[in-house]
Amino acid sequence: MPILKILQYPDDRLHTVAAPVLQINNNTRTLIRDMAETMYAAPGIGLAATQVDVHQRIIVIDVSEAHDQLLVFINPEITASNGLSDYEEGCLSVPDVYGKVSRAESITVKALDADGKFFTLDASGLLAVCIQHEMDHLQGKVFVEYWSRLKQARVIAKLKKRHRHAM
Ligand code: GNR
Ligand code: NI
Repeated sequence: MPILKILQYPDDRLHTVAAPVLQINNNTRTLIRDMAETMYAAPGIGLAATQVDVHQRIIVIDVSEAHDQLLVFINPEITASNGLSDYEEGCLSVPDVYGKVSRAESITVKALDADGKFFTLDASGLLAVCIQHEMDHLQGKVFVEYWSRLKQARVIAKLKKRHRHAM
């Protein structure tokens, strides 16, 4: 199964707002399988379709240590959020950059699973952080965009420099 290419910040396509999934078909299922494989291979704990240049509201997450608890969220919506917490985040689209973002400490999310079945989930801790991080991707927002323009400029400079050295 193919590993998909992950868009790298700053790429304008990361700012695309994803559209709701209207029908879960074989293409959707194949995409979900490829997204999961890409996430595990990276390795990462979450991946939004936006990051692989597919602009549909689909997220995969697995925060388990054994990497055996895949969660799929199609058309996710947060229906409740409580508290605030700062968590050190990273992103597969922004390699080697880590920093704090303030988010809701706990959330309730509703979505469809890979079979199109509706579910709701109460999440806190890392899972809540990850769901909010991935849902931001679906809205075209990357975690570093919570930071000051100066800090974002430094991130871009660092990534450009890395790019030069990689050639
Ligand atoms: O792999 C990932 N780790 C992570 C760590 C802290 C907060 C959020 C994340 S998500 C990230 C994968 C990713 O970029 N998903 O969009
Ligand atoms: Ni990310």
